[in-house]
Amino acid sequence: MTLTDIKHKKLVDWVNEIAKMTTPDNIVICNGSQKQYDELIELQVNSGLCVRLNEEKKPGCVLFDSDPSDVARVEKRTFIAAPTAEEAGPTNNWIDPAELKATMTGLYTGCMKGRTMYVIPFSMGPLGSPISKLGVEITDSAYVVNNMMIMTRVGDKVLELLGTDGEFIPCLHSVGKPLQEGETDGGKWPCAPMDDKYISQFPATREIWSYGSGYGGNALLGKKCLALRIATVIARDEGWLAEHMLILKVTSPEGESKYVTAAFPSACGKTNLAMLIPTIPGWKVQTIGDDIAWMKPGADGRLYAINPEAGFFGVAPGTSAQSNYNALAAASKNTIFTNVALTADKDVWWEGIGYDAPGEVIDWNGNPWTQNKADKSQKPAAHPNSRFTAPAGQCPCIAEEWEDPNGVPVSAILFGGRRPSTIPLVHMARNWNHGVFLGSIVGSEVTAATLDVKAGTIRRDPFAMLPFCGYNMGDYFKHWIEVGAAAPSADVLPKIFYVNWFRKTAEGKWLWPGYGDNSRVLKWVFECCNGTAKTVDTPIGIMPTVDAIDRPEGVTEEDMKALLTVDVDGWLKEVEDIRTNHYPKFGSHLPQELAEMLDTLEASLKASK
Ligand code: OXD
Ligand code: MN
Repeated sequence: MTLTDIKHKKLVDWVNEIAKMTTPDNIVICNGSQKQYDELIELQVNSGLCVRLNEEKKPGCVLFDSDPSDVARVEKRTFIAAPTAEEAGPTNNWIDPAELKATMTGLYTGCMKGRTMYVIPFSMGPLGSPISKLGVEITDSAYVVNNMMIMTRVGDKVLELLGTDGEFIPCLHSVGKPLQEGETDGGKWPCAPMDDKYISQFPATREIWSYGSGYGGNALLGKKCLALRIATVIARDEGWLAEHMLILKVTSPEGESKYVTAAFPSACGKTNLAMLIPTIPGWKVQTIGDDIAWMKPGADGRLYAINPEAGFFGVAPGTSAQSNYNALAAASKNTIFTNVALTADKDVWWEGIGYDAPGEVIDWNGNPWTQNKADKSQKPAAHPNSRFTAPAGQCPCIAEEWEDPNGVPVSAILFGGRRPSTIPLVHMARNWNHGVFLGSIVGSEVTAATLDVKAGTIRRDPFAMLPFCGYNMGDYFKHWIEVGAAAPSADVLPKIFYVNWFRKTAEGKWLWPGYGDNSRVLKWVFECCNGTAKTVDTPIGIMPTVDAIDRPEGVTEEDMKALLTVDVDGWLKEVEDIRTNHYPKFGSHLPQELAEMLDTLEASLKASK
């Protein structure tokens, strides 16, 4: 198919306008076929941008190494160009949209010279679902095309759905590295210097402009840019929720199933929870999605969730047969690896894969690397934010309804983060607004998923949406309250929980094993939804009694008490931090309901002393 075959005038005009600005050598329309996927991989293998992996061990897989300066989302170069700074709010970088467009037009002018422009029609969500949204990404990166083909539904079917005048979200992307006459990438990952990188969202016009990075969420524009930053704005206007949440299905030994969504900041194990193998006999967990949930009220007032994505863009390090067998299986074929190490027999290896590096490997910078466990300062062979892009349908525990266009009804929503102290293993909100309060105070120890925040510190990450909310976060809290208020009755709303798998003793020992044992907490959540859980009312919310959750091996009754006691002094410090450092940021946009919730929490904590 060529541009002249497309019957959608607005789309054709937009492509022509961008081509005039960026001057690519040619234009290719992506039809989503396996043939096109294979041809693009072949092109990149031949030009030295990626290597094919061992066909017996990893059939259909390739490995890319990115530029060392282009390895993660760059929050300081991510902009919400709302009409005013107040609309973008205190947690986003704002630039006046006209100014930003002028700067970026300068960068885009001639930026695709020597390259092919790819036009990717894609659907976020099952094709034709009433909850799905259509987008079109223009990019000059074949790597992006291959990744988008895994992460979204791409091609002719989307053009059919668009028809002659269907709505789509225009997403413009360039790696920002024009080629001179006769110049090639020479096998080197193309990108622009940091200060020229822009990941820009224009919420008022629902446009995305990205320049200078070829990596992950900066470049696969359907993911964080569309399905979160732009979708939050659409969801606010249309009365639904676009969230940084996994979706899982949990089934009891009696065969009853419930759907649970969960929001944790980046690198807190959402993919692991979504795919966990329960350690409690008879229970089953299956996956609907591992990163993003769109939840819309159905005719019965319940929230129905879809996973807008079609693949997993998972962090490789730490993924092992023990931590996430299902993710490894999903990424065992037809997968794109980025920035992991390459073994001599052309397989992949990374830190935490579950076995030692097999002899000399090639690290993510392309250098020979031999594991030396005695050398604590040895640089890792795989970048800490290295990734696998794997088709969701290949996951052994994918739920059969993962592509149901109507979505799945959500019974419980979990919030959580990495909190070595204070926050107990689990507690349940008293009601929807209390749950919104819990979402608004989420905080987590920072790890490696972003370039520009120091690892090891705790940052508040409300709803795990800090880098992903496309408008004023205070108004977003209000929107959550309104979604609850719009429900026909409180009973149809999901129950909301706050979990913490990451508690440590004063000596730094983990109190909870996590992984498959998190199913024990899911069981309590399940029982809370059915009204059969053993609970106790506390100053912070509703908690399990110490014997309510079956103890995993190695967890003593003392540990369990530590995991489930309210640390009153710790929580009072938490209240103080929220009151002085967190809530004031939102000024008059902070909903009154949340300010009152904080007062009530403080009063109940003090009364319990
Ligand atoms: C991700 C992230 O890549 O949240 O999913 O950073
Ligand atoms: Mn994420």
